[in-house]
Amino acid sequence: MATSVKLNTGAQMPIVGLGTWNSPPGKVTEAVKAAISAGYRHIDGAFIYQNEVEVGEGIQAMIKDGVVKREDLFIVSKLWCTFHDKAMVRQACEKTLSDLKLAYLDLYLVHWPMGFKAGSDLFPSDTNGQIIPDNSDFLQTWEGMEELVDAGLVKAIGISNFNRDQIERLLNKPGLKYKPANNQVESHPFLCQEKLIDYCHSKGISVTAYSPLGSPDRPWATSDDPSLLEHPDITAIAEKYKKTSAQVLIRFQIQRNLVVIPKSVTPHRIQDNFKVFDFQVSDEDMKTILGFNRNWRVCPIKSSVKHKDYPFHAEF
Ligand code: NAP
Ligand code: SBI
Repeated sequence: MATSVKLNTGAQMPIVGLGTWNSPPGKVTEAVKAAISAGYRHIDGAFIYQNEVEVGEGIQAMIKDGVVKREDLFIVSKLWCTFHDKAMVRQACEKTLSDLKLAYLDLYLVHWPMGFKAGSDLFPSDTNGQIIPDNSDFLQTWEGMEELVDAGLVKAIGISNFNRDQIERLLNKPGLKYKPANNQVESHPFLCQEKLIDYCHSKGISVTAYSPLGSPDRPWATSDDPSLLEHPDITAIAEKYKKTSAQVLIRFQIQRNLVVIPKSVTPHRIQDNFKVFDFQVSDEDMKTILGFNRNWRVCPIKSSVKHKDYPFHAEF
């Protein structure tokens, strides 16, 4: 089983990465170190997670100790929605690079297709709790992203949470210089995303599956929500393979040729989540798991439903 996915830039992207959303600053440095010690070479971060300084400390410690070299790692970050103005893209990327203490990123993603009003409030909202948009268009934001490649600040650029029509619009942009290398979207057995993934792959765009375990620590979780990790259909399959539910959920994505980025700050879970290269989910069980799809989203970002570029009104 391949341990990386080839991007349309020619670079290899390690197929399992460590997620860092909701990883507290006081724990994420050790989590990154534990991950690299366990064999991870890909770390998924973002400015909005507000822990990039501490993620960077973990990376730097492992480089300083000689465990890895910078070129062995694949570091991802994301442009937040309040920096969509083309003129702000470079300073946003430079802030992330300076927080991480890195000279370049391996992949920088437009976090959402939606631009938010610029300013110190990262979720600018009106009195109804709806996000206040800016006047940007993601086609101009993309030109700012392309400039980062030319300036050597990032090796590859991509998108996140873009739907099919939005990707098509980007691919058809007059004068497009670089195609997106990756689309990072939510995917797990309750939101398999078969159509969107097939579309991306048909265009040479790799896909990363976020919230692969169903994001049990998402701040808006309620007790009525389904739990993937504890669902009897998943635990039954895991028992059959003598693996944990988490390992089956991660392996499910790898076998679909998706990059997958489980988050944990718990060292033994970080280690277990990487032990996914020594078993194979049968074709029949893959079909069974795909059959669990129920279009249930962990990250519907409901505060943005009125935004002109809200991505989840479309079927996919
Ligand atoms: P997730 O990876 O699906 O789930 C993380 C949760 O699962 C944490 O509560 C973690 O707990 C727990 N967990 C991890 N391994 C486990 C195991 N083996 N057994 C039991 N529980 C386990 O959720 P996520 O953080 O939403 O998604 C992963 C990453 O995707 C994020 O961290 C972020 O990097 C990225 N993401 C991107 C976007 C986007 O818009 N592009 C949106 C969401 C997520 P502990 O940490 O306490 O161990
Ligand atoms: C945050 F830091 C705060 C809110 C929030 O909601 C949507 C999901 C998201 C995101 O945009 N990217 C994530 O990884 N989580 C998030 C992050």
